[in-house]
Amino acid sequence: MRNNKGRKKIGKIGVKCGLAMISCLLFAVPLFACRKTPAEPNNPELLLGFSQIGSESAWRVGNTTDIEEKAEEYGISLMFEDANQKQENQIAAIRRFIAYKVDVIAFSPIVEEGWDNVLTEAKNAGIPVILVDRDVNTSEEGLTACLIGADFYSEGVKAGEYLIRKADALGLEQVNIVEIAGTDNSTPMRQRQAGFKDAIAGDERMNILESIDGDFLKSRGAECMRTFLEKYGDEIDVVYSHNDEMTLGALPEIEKAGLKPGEDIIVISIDGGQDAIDVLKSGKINCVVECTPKLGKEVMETAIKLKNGEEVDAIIHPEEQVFSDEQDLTNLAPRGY
Ligand code: GZL
Repeated sequence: MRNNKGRKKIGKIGVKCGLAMISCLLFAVPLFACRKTPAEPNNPELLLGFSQIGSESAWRVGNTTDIEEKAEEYGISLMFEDANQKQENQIAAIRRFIAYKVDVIAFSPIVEEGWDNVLTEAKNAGIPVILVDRDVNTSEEGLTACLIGADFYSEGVKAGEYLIRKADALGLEQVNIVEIAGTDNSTPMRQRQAGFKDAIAGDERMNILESIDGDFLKSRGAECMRTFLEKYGDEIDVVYSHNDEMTLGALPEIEKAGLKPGEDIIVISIDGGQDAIDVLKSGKINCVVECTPKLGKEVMETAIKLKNGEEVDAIIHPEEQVFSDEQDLTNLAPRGY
């Protein structure tokens, strides 16, 4: 019996042996990335190869958990590879998925450029690719089937619109902003920066002093904030941080400088994980724009459609909200990441 790629369909045992063989093969290469293949594939009908960026933030860990849970729920066999924040590990993983002839490939590209060759190889192998969370910038169109992820530009706009409301409420005449940016050349970094700048562009009170790359990491967020405080001190009115991890790294640095986050410095963050929401409720963060990591349902439903040769939407954006000190968050449900 052969499936649509001419690959001899093998039974449960066969898939297990196949996975055992691939596991041996995988151990033959340096273990820069962590790989998980299903011990007991629950649906050899659809094998999905997923390359995840790493585990740099609570958001990323929540995204991985959701992908794994939804694959289980939809009975999809998942070959999962963690790239440990390295693009070369993602490219190698995608090549392994192609070699293994998975039915669908999904991945969250750490940066937008550098994917043309491997995505062309996937296309030539007849394997559709789902972009999860972040986008790619390729010279050729049509190398991926769709993008499932947040509207990062809108997140930036929401952050800027909150700041304008906050400046009005406080009667501020001059607003000096420092920006802790996400991973350079990544989709969320580029679009959150653009959306925020566009939202405040018409407001003459707004002045972005400087932007530094914090790579979405807590430790780098602290370093960026230390640099800003040494350079600008209490000139700083606002810190706009592209994710909660970097925000949570920055807060203690503000306090060490004798300033009160949420009062002396307005703090605006993005993601909406439980830790940041708890700090928002304590008053040390003023606004958290939601970026949901729960994309697994859409990924699995899209993979099934692609496997069945059905049309899929080019872009699928989840609904997202804003949490801030303008609201009563007492009864906000647990965030789950
Ligand atoms: C956003 C995602 C970003 C998160 C960060 O969808 O790509 O990457 O905002 C994560 O927390 O590191």
